[in-house]
Amino acid sequence: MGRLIVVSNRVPLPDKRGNIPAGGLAVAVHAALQDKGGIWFGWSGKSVGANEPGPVSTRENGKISYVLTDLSKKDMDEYYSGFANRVLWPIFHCRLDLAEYARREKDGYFRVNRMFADRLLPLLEPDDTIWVHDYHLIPLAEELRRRGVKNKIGFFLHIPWPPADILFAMPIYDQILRGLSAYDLVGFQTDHDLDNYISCLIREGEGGRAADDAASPSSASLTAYGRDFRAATFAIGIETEDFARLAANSRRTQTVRDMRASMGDRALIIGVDRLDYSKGIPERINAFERFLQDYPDRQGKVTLLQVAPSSRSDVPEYRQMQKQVESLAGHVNGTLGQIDWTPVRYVNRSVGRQSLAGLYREARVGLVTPLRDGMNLVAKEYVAAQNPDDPGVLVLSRFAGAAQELKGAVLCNPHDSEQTAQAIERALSMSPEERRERWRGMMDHLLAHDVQAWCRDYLRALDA
Ligand code: GDG
Repeated sequence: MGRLIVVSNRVPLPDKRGNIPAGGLAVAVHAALQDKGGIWFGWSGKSVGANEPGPVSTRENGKISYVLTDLSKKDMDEYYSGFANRVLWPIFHCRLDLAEYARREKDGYFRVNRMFADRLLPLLEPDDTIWVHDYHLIPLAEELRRRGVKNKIGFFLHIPWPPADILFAMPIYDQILRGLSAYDLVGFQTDHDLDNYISCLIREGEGGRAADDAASPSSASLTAYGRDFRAATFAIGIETEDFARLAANSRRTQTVRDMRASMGDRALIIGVDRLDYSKGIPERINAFERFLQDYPDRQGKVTLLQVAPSSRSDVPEYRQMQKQVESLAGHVNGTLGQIDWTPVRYVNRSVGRQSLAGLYREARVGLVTPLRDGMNLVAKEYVAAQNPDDPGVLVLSRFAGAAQELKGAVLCNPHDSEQTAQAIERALSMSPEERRERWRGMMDHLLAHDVQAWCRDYLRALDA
């Protein structure tokens, strides 16, 4: 069996002692790389300003080579902050209103994908399997094929695939759609995404399920743009057992002790997200305000802790959102708060992983209400972190990929603040028996479908 070549925009490098970064995807993909030997290729995260990027840099760690390329400032602005994060991200999350299409940025996106292909090409051996991750690199397989690469190439999309009417509103959507047909296996988070993707091919008149396809909602043999390939659903998981252990051992961390001391008898509701408009943070704070108004007996007895470290601060929409969230939290605290009670605590910083696990475990309710989300790992982490004897309740947006799997969650529509308020109330008043029963079902599912299984299943399907 050949080596594994993983390509992603950013590469989670090990520290100086060779320890790999904690957290799902990095751990699982590292394990697969360690097993087969191989390369993890991507952007170093560094810009070389107006200069042309120098040669790639390589770092060896056991059987894995990390190969990194810098980008020029122009590449970074156009490919990463521009086309990937101001066109593909909003459109794939159904936010046409936030998409800022410019031809220059589109050119930069394809230029960087060509450069990735040029730099990867000399490193490839004939029996390597290549696994490309996420929306930054959709055209990569097509570029590699143009350079004569015949290897198996797989792609996994971590974010949702949009319905046809949304995708088709994006100029050059056809190049993006065609780009995926150069892969051998295209992986999506949910059956819904796969279905949207196949509908786009059919609507475009460029292909669809092959004649011998088994018509499964989770996998498809496709023929499109003159190529035969497969697409299937692989719901990403977390390191369930490790995360549960981390949470169980977190009681003595300072953050958890401080939190507990400051809460007294109050119930904690927790939200954790990268500060991103897809996560529905303003809508969540509004729904929490609505909850306090609709259920006034709860005032003074419950606190919403929203942890939201900044991300993509170079994109204007993200800076605006930061101000909006601050102002909404301030508004709720100003109008409903009391001298000894702050309804919303907003932390615009990253907290340590163990503290995070501990905070999830302290919280009566995990409030995970994205407007749209490929999967949402926070929902899964919240479940894994609970105390089996006294678990909290997950309130989950029906628009998170995780909602397809986590049947024990109380589902809500994040656009409907009244319904979300009712869901919070339902979660807070749920009996211990019902909480345990709902939690057990979800936990069993997460143990059986952890991130190692996701990685294994994907690579097996690509190899098949
Ligand atoms: C994309 C897709 C898909 C957040 N704040 C802190 C912190 N986090 C960690 C969480 C979680 C991760 O970040 C966020 O993962 P999500 O899945 O929720 O969201 P995205 O970043 O948008 O990821 C998503 C995912 O890819 C995987 O395929 O599920 O749908 O959008 O792990 O815990 N971690 C720490 N401190 C924080 O303050 N330590």
